[in-house]
Amino acid sequence: MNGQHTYQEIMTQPAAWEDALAAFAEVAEALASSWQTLKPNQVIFIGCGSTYYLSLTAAALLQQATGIASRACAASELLLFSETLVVDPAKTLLVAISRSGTTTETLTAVSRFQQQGGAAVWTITCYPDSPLAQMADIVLPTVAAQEESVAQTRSFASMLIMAQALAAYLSGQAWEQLHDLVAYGRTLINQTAPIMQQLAERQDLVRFTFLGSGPQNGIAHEAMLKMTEMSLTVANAFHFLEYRHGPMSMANAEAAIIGLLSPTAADHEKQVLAEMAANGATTLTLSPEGGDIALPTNLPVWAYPVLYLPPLQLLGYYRALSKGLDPDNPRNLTAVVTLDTAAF
Ligand code: F1P
Repeated sequence: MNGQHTYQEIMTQPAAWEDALAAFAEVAEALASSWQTLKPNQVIFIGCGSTYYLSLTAAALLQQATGIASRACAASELLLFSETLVVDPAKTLLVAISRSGTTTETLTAVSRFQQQGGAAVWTITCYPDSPLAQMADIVLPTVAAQEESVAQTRSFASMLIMAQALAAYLSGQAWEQLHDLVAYGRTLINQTAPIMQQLAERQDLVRFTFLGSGPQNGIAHEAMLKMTEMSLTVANAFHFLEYRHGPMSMANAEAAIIGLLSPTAADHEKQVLAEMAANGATTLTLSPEGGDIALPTNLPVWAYPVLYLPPLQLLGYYRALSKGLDPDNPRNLTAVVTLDTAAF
């Protein structure tokens, strides 16, 4: 049957979240000590594909929590245009996120940053023995999240909850509260699977748009990539209010618009979706405010991002099956992109 690995990896991911949090506890003291010593005035998160989108969310969370200037970029951008990103390498912390720890652009970007006198490199990876881990000063490992599938699911969510713990911990907040998400995740998966399967199987919908703002924007882009990689369906992602500035020309009866409502701007975000529904689009919300998919209420803002993922991963999975595709083996893709380092 198509997609057996992907299905298992999506369904079992809360256990991997728990493992990631246990691993975080092991490195927390080293992180705090390094953070106090470095006192960085800039933090840059890098990754490729899914892990670039993860970096978008991780950077937003860290700056929101600590007040330290944080940004995300694709590893290739740091490699080829570092002067547009790094202000003072000696006061910059680089956090490289990579499931495999072997992606050429990420390895080469880290090496270049270190050659430029970068202050320190931390990495979040599923492979603590990988070349990237060996280059890093501190490794945040998510070993239980290793997966067979090419498209990241369990690995992405586990590396993300590690980044959420990092933001909460470095800002002195009760990061252990993230353990509560394991039970929430199991409930969400069971409750939302039939809803997402029904939406995925609607052949009248030919385009999927994911809207997310603030820390949720990275998750919206990851949902877009899951839909693209797994099901070869036209998908895109935007900040919520940006959708009005042109892309909404595509909002009609053929469009599904999935809104990742935030805990803090939901009124503005709901208004966008109401306007698109009036144009004939099918909308669906994931929200702490009781949307079509209700997330838990009253969690701190840094706890939410990982909870949006399981339904969105299931949407891409079921869409692939509805088209007779195998999400375990997406067309043209490999689990890792390896390039000739001499080219850089
Ligand atoms: C990065 C990546 C994935 C993508 C595909 C190819 O891998 O681009 O994001 O989905 O699997 O590799 P990694 O650096 O996170 O291992």
